[in-house]
Amino acid sequence: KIVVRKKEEVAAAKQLISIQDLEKADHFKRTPYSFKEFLLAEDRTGIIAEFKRRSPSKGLINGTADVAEVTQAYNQAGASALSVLTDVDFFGGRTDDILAARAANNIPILRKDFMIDEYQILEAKAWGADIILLIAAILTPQQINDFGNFAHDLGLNVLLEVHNLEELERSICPGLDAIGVNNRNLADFTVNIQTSFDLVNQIPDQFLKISESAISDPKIIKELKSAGFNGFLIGENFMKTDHPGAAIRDFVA
Ligand code: IGP
Repeated sequence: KIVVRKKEEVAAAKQLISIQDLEKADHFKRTPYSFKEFLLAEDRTGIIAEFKRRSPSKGLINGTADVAEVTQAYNQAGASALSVLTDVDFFGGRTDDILAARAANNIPILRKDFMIDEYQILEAKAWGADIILLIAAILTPQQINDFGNFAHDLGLNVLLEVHNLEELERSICPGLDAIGVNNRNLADFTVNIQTSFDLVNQIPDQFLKISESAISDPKIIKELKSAGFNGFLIGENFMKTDHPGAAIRDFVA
């Protein structure tokens, strides 16, 4: 359902802004930040802190938070990267959110969306994002390979999201930088951190390893770290509070 809607959204965007116009954007010329460098930096936490207003599983999470203010607070608290949801219908994103986060921060930004078309990768570059997400559950191995190479040619970093061993094995290809294990099953929204522990040793060591979703406790991060994870994607736990910036400060303290 999301993919059908996403196709309509992309088709409409293409009518409004041509590829040539995306390529003229100032950000198109910048060299994206290295995901790896920031994720492994000693003075950073490995947390990829997410800005999202709503989600299909939780409904409204935070309708009033300001994207520049929150992402800056995430950055100051030691986030290694920022994740910004740009999907409009299901996550309450606005395309300007990446631009606003970019203007306020000098760390990598992940365009968190359901990428199904090269056009969205060009948008990500034009808006000043550094990383794109490819979700194994909705893409063929051929698409993952092609989108990964396309993003790499633009200097962008690529995060592949998987939820089980079958998705991991069929999707792995050279055009990826990081592999994220989503603890949330996108089919029924159930969450289980064990998914990360079960899959970590199956991820080849050349890729950064990320655990995604349902991380609500610094103790879990410690355990995920000892299991071999380099990154921890956290959204709801921060965004559900009145002050997501204060929530991440307490979390890393
Ligand atoms: C963050 P959480 O449970 O901390 O809010 O999860 C992130 O992992 C989640 O938003 C997510 C997501 C996705 C959203 C993971 N994969 C794919 C949209 C699309």
